[in-house]
Amino acid sequence: MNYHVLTLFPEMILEGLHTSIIGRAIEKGLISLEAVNIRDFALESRKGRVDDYPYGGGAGMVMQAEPVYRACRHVTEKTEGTPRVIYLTPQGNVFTQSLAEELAGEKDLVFLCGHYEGIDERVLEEVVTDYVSIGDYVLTGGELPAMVMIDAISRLVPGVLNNQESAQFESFQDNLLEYPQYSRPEEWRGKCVPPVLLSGHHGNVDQWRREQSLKRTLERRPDLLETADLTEKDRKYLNKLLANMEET
Ligand code: 6GU
Repeated sequence: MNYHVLTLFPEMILEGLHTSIIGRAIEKGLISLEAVNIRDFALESRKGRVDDYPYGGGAGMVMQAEPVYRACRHVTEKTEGTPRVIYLTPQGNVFTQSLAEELAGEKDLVFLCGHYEGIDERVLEEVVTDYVSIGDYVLTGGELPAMVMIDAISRLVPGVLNNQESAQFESFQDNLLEYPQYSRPEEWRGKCVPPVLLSGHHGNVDQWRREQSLKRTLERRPDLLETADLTEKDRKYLNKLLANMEET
């Protein structure tokens, strides 16, 4: 997977993603990360400036079309085929695990990070294939959303996580939240580890964990249950929980 981030703040992207698991994946050559400074593609007449006043008036500045276009072309001239170009904007489709899975199958991904009041609409029409938001709140720029997406996508690239199972069983697999985890000591400040986890009975442990996932999802994110992968046994357990909730 090769990421290309078009940004006015390349150091933010590079510093943020060269640590921990993603940094290790870059060192191992499993993914590559290039941060392209849009400022380097400023118009000759504008001496490194890439923003200008909005036509029609109003507050703030707009990023000009040509520097963004040149920065994008600089990247797409080197890639084979025509990569997807993702514009980070609160007006986009909300990023989900299923979009992360889809994007993890691409060879190259281009992220376009806006700042100020946005980017001239004409270049967006010309280069952008996907408009993506990371949630319903407003940030100052697209860099953090790009980093969020790169993190979520990278952990799905084969070899990035040490332990392939950890990707398999974490939150949002089957669209359920993850069960709670415990480590030593067995008793901490008077609180004990659930006895079933100490029993050594794998069947019971698996059943307990599934039930905890279901209970947690019902309590914290009931909306996810509508699209969750549920067995008949899961549904019975949920109905039991719901009946108990109505009693109390
Ligand atoms: Cl992708 N960009 C900005 N500026 N704000 C956001 C966002 C993106 N997603 C949520 N808020």
